[in-house]
Amino acid sequence: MVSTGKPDRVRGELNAAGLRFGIVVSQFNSFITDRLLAGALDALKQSGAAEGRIEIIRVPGSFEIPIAAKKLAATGRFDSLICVGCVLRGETSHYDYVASETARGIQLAQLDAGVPMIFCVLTCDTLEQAIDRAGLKSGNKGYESGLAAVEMASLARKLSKAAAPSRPSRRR
Ligand code: INI
Repeated sequence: MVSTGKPDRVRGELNAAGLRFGIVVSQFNSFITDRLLAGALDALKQSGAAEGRIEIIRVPGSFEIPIAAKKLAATGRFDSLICVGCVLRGETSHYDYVASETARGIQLAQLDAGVPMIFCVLTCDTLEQAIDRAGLKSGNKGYESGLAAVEMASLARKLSKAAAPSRPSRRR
């Protein structure tokens, strides 16, 4: 249990100072994912993340995001990872497999690694819907994901500290 005296107020802060981030970016539909990446970087920098503490890792498609994120988390170098992809519905059922396995893989990876992984994978019926979510009408999901990454990185640190057993002082 997290015991702070105010259990209803435990939450991450939007202050990225000292925190380390990885952004895993799918190159498939890079027209969209580059814009999501730019939004995520804006949010991290506006929250005080140092440029040297942000790593960008590129993978071929969304389906490859989970394995890359899992391996990155295992290095211990990151407080939080942002997973950026864009899956567009085509004429076959391929979309369903890629979209659902990417989501499932990221969830499994973050639970397994204990490192927050933000789901910034657009799953859209049309390119227009994706464009709207990557900087136009519906904002930029990359930016929102950047903020979520900061909040979760901060929260994860707090929760880890709260969970660490305090050492009894050694008195004679
Ligand atoms: N990958 C995407 O990120 N988005 C897509 O829309 C997509 N479609 O439609 O095929 C896609 N496919 C590639 C997939 O992610 C893998 O890279 C590929 O299957 C190799 O494992």
